[in-house]
Amino acid sequence: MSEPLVLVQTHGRVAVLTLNRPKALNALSNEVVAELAQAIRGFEADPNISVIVLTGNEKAFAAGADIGAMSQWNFSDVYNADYLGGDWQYLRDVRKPLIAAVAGYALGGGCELAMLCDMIIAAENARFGQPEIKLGIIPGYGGTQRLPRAIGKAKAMDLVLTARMISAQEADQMGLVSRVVPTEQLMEKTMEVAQTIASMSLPSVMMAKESINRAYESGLSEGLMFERRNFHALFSTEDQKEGMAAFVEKRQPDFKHK
Ligand code: CO8
Repeated sequence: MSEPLVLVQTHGRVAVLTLNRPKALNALSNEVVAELAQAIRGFEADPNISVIVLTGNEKAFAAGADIGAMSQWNFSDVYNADYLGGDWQYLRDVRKPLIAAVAGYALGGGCELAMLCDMIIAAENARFGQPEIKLGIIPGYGGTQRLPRAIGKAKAMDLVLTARMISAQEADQMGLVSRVVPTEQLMEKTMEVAQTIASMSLPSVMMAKESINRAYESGLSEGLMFERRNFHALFSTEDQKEGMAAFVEKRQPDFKHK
């Protein structure tokens, strides 16, 4: 049997998915994404999981879409197959928080996959970039849309038009990543963040994610109303009663995630 393209582990309420195509720097083929989506679908449906971490290895988170495969395709191949729809599109609809733990290269589709996640924790050796222009194409998995929202038009144009790679430090200064950590501590630090989030009430975590993402897709008034409705809705959960009672009683909450 061939090696899985995505390795799956769980640690309490946190699932860790590790891209496992090291010889191709974790290039994102359709097969890799199919395995990723299948694993994530399972964890989305699992009430015992709150947070999903995506990672690669020390050399590469993912060096982009699979250029070998793409080099053979023409317009009708990608259009008729709706390349980047299907499983790829599903990943943006995941409701539980996704954390990208990035070491090494996060290029092209790899950078876009990291940006699709809700947080990026970068190792000091991480390198981000959108080098598609060098291949005669453009980013196709959100790069031209999420980068300007994350780092502004001027910096996004710089990265997309020149293909230059930036360091973790620069990505941090631009606001692309949430935290930068020593490379050898990437997973330890990421798991601390993931476990912290997983200790919160899952409905409030998912509604917080949903509300922040709404800021991308709506005007301020609509976004504020969306947030207020979610805020109201959380008063119907058992965890809101428990969280507030625990505060008043000066103890840790025991959330049931409902
Ligand atoms: N696709 C397929 N194979 C790759 C890819 C890739 N994106 N990146 C690296 N590899 C392979 C290499 O071909 C090589 O294989 P082999 O050993 O069989 O020759 C192996 O990985 C190691 O790579 P290198 O020898 O090149 O390693 P270096 O350390 O010398 O260089 C680099 C590392 C700088 C990362 C270099 O590999 C590189 O430039 N890679 C391509 C990066 C790139 O252009 N990415 C963008 C791809 S296009 C894209 O992502 C489209 C986005 C829209 C769709 C989004 C879907 C996710």
